[in-house]
Amino acid sequence: MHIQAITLFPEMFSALTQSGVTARALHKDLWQFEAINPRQFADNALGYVDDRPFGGGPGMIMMAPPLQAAIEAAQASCPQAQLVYMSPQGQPLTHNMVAKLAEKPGLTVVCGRYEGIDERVLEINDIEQISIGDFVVSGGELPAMMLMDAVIRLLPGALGDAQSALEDSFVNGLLDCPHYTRPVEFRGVGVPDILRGGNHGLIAQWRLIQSLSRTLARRPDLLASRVFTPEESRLLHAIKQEERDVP
Ligand code: 9WO
Repeated sequence: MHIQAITLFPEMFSALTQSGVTARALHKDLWQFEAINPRQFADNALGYVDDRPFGGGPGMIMMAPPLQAAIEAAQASCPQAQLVYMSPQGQPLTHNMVAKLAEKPGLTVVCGRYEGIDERVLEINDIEQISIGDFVVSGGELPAMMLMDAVIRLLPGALGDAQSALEDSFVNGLLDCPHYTRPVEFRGVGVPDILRGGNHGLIAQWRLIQSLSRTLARRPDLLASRVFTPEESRLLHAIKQEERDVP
């Protein structure tokens, strides 16, 4: 997959290209990275890419001409790529959206700085806007890297087989269950006996119960839009019943 970032800070992306699963996937040639800096396309001698907002107010706005030139350079090198802009005004990112993006041949992520970009760039290029949460950070680069990381780890071959199976966790629309490793006792706190008993049927059921009750307690919105297997319905009913008995 060809991944491009349109950014005033290309060096930030070394977090993805130099560490962990994403760096290994790059070395395996599962993805290629290209940063395009709008500053290269500034048509003034000083190389500025921002200007004051029409209508007044604090801060600066990324100007349309250098940003548009950067987008066109990106599209020339990867015409089939999906174009997105990281913004708190975008659609909230979900696993489903990540999985769809992972199937595309390319992804071009526009990263804003200052107080945002000239709206006409979004309009002219019909850019999909994506949010990673209801908060503001100082630029689109970190949100872009979160999107890219989520996409890259889904590329076939990026994770080992064992890890890929674990991926089922969020794919199945529930929160993950608790995890434990050695030592058996830590600061006086033990590990649930079931996990050490070797009965894999019971272990799977314990994990499902944990996932269901956590999701019910912390993210009931996830349960509202989910279809349940008969076993899940039965367990969820029992969990709710127990809540009423032991309030
Ligand atoms: C900065 C600012 C300063 C004073 C008054 C209002 C202000 N708004 C902003 C602002 O929204 N800046 C953004 C910084 C401009 C676009 C890129 N930036 C950004 C993207 N911050 N947070 C995101 C983001 C992207 C996706 N999901 C969550 C947050």
